[in-house]
Amino acid sequence: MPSKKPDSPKQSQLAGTDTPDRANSNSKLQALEVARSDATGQALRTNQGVRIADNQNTLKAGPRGPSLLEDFIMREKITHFDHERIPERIVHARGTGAHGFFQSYGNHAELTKAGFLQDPEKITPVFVRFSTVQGPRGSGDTVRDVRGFAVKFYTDEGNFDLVGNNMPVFFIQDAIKFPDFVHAVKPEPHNEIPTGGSAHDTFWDFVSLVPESAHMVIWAMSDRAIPRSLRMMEGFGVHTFRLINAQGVASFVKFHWKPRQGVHSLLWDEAQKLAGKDTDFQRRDLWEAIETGDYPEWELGVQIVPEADEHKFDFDLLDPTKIIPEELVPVTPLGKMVLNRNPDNFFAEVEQVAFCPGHIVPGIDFTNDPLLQGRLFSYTDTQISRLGGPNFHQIPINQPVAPNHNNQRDALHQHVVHKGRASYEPNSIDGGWPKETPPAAQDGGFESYQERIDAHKIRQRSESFGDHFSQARLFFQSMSATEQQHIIKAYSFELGKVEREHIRARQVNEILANIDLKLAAAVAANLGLPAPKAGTVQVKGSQLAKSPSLSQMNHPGVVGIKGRKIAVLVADGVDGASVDKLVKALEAESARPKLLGPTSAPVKTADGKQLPVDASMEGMPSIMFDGIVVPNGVDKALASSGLAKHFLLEGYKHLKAMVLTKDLLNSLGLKEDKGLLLGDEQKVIDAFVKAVEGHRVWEREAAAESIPA
Ligand code: HDD
Repeated sequence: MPSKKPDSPKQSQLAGTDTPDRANSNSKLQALEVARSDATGQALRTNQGVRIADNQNTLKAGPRGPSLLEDFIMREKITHFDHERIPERIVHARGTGAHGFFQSYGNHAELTKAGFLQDPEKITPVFVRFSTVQGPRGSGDTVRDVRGFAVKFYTDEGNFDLVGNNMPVFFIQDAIKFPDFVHAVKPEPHNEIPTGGSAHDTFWDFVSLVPESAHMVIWAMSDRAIPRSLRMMEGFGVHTFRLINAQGVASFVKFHWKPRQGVHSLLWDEAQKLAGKDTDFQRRDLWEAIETGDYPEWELGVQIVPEADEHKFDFDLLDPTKIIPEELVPVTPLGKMVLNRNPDNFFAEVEQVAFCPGHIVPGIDFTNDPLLQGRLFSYTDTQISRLGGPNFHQIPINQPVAPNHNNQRDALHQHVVHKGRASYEPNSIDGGWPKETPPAAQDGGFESYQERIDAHKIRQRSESFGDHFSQARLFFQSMSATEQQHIIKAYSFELGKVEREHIRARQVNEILANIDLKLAAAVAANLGLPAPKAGTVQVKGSQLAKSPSLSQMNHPGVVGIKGRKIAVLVADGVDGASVDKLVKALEAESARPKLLGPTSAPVKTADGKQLPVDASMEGMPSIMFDGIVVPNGVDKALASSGLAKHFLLEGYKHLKAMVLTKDLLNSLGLKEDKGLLLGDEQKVIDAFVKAVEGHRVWEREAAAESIPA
């Protein structure tokens, strides 16, 4: 019997779109487990449907005899296994994904005729894949790198893919340079080192020779490249796109995703340690947040520039190395995206999802950005080798919810049994179907924006793309003092790994000196190079002295400490009532407290009860938490344990909010501050919650400097 066509994943993913009641989350979890299980009650069979009697032993000549080639059951199983892996993505190989939905805030018909942006009642399913760029599939999550932020909207009018990053600009201006850039950043060809990072000669050789990369590289050296969580990143469509309304009026737009969880980062020391202690840190964080009902949300917004204002800026809207500062054109919110369902199968969904910036729907169109134009070719091309042919749109995760009839036929992995005799158009045999739909205001066929082009065919970069430093300077000068220090340290760390002195010097003298002389001098000092006295080019500077929206300190989020992880350290003798009180107070804020003991075994409370723990302090070190609290009764036990002392001092060093007891504070030799609090009264908890909301106790940075890492 032919197998049943799999259910569209898009319908089922609409289940659970409400924020769940936390009390229900356990039963929901169990229901999910059952839905995910493969307990079908079906017999084990071969791919040809034959029941299998023995799945433990190869067919042999006697119990000790040679194996027989005729064992078709064993050969089929091993052959399939041998081919389980497909080529990983050439870039963005390491990723994770989730299902969710998008809902428009209102009717944006004045801006676009795209149906999913016109009806606030309409729920559009989405699938999102987040990724790093440089590392292979098995590489660490917390490396310093750009994060991919690709969203597939399954709209009624076809799939729309917004294939962006967590940084609003890119390294190069023209797609023809993409293979050069990727070859330079990827592990070096002779020894395949380093995995996951850009701290090596070929990357810095390339970017120091290509000044157009300066703006993106400073973003990559900022804290944006080490996000605390995929839930806490902004997303950007990068290029300027067009939105077109039913009257044919077009506006230029830049797409933005604003996380309700705020924009927060790891510290570099945490990021490096996490890459070893929990390679899957960000994948796990997203998975757990969704499983426990802390559904991450983003607001989709656009910066809108009327066609008539195209040339009003001191940069070119078509240049993908430029932002439109939000102070010049604010972001208009269009709707929200909620991620509320984890994949059922990583390979089938996260690995096989195929994005392409060329997947657009009526009401959205491209611009002539030369990077975007090249991308329109590259993505479909790469899927053909990665997913084994041109029918990858038939893989369930890639199928649109809109019907897709056409006359394309056959090819590798064809799953559709096409009926009818006429696979051409026009035809009279099948009544002329499938037929074209003329463009119309609504529900019409796709019509490209009729941009007038009158030009010579040339290979040339527009002069309006020529300023590579003004916005990099604007970025650096818009950072807080702390963020600037982190950028200086990141350049110094990365260039410190570069073996060739002339590459280090070129980056300092020909790139950093043109961005900001203080930045160049500080990095030069850390590398033992002379400070440059002047830049090498005349930098015209930006329209703005500062763009506060660039500093992530100005994006604290609006969900308080919902979903933040708090360590509660316990040991034998702990005051059970104090633990209860702290845990309840944290849960009231929708934070996720975890009880950590010296080992994974339960501890004994002061009144002799067994208290189970979630993990040991070694299994879940401080770098996995946003805050630490210590209940009463464990001062002595913690102060005499090297493991606990390391946990607490490392948390302090990483500027975490902490609640301690007075005795423990004294024995650790620490001082109270805005985020280091004593006691377990409500006002202490309130101050602790505020400090976690602020993400780090930045005021502590100088005091924490002397604590060993
Ligand atoms: Fe790309 C994957 C984002 C420039 C060619 N890119 C890929 C992914 C993201 C981006 C998020 C992963 C999608 C997924 O999760 O499956 N890429 C960008 C952004 C760019 C950009 C924001 C600049 C603004 N990319 C770019 C250029 C080219 C490519 C200029 C080629 C000319 N990108 C690819 C690719 C990939 C890819 C080779 C690898 C795997 C895939 O497409 O499906 O075709």
